[in-house]
Amino acid sequence: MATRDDLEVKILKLLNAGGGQGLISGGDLSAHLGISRTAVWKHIRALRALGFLIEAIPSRGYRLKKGRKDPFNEVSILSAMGTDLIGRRVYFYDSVPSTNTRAFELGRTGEPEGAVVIADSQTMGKGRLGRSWISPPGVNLYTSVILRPDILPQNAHNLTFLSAVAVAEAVSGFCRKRPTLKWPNDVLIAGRKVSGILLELASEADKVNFVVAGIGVNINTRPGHLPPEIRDTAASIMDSSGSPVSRLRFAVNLYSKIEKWYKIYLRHGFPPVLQAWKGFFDMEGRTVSVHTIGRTIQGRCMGVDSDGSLLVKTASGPVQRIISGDMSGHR
Ligand code: BT5
Repeated sequence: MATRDDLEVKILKLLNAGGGQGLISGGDLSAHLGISRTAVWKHIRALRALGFLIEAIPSRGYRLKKGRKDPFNEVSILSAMGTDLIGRRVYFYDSVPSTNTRAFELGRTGEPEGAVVIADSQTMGKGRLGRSWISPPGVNLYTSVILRPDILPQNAHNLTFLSAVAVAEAVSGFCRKRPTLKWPNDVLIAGRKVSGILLELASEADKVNFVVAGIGVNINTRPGHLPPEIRDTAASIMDSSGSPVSRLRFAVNLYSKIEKWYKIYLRHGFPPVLQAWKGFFDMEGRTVSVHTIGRTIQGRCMGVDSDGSLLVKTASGPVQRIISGDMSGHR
């Protein structure tokens, strides 16, 4: 039996498709859905409460009007989603400590791959190495995707690159400036961080059980939303697009890019993903400093290796392969 939300998603899809003048009659809706016209009316009321502007025109039917802002919730996301794997289940929260933590719990209890967790805000958004991700409400995207690829644990890092390519492509579609990638996981616009990616892994010795790809994207943040310590290093898509961007449109676009790249990865492996990643990487040839646990390596960036390791040629000669760390670059 269809759940209440299923029906609301279906009603929205029918309203979006619309008939002549975007109108669909109560009778047509009830026939399509196999529910009474009174039930249709109840769902229309519930959808209005979720922020959808639905006009009822006496004896003609219902019409969905475009508001100033697209509603951003489970129903709007499910009804706009054009993917068949990523986002086939959506867990939407007004506030969670961390979407990664929530997705990890779901992964552990057997949630199939493709499920996504989204939150309007996070109270304990996580960065790498115990750092935090600033997650104010109402403006950005905080999401975690559960994936179950049949790969070895040492290759799970590939999915950080995959996520970064998907985010960079999605950001490109909404900005005037082309984004760049900083190894391994930052998406930048004009040198400022717009998005960060945190990959978390549940694995056995020779098998990945599941991966949680956590993605935070600053969409409509103004500098005032951010604490002073990151105001000079962070940016949002709106800074570059000049006007507010629909979180709904951005999220749906991002999931379709993740799905596209995940399917490519499953079929062709890491090389095409890395190739696309390199197209957004602009630090090759530059002098860089890379902080890894316990030491800092300085030198000329020689690009990345076939497994995604960073290659840095130090002044004393040898090229170092760096598997993980934080890089900063100079011209
Ligand atoms: C990251 O870590 O960039 C990974 C961030 C992943 C966040 C997502 S949100 C959804 C999911 N759920 C989670 O709990 N996490 C993931 P790292 O490379 O360690 O960078 C963290 C650093 O970025 C911080 O120490 C700040 O300097 C900076 N930062 C924090 N919040 C930021 C923001 N909103 N915009 C730009 N920079 C930020």
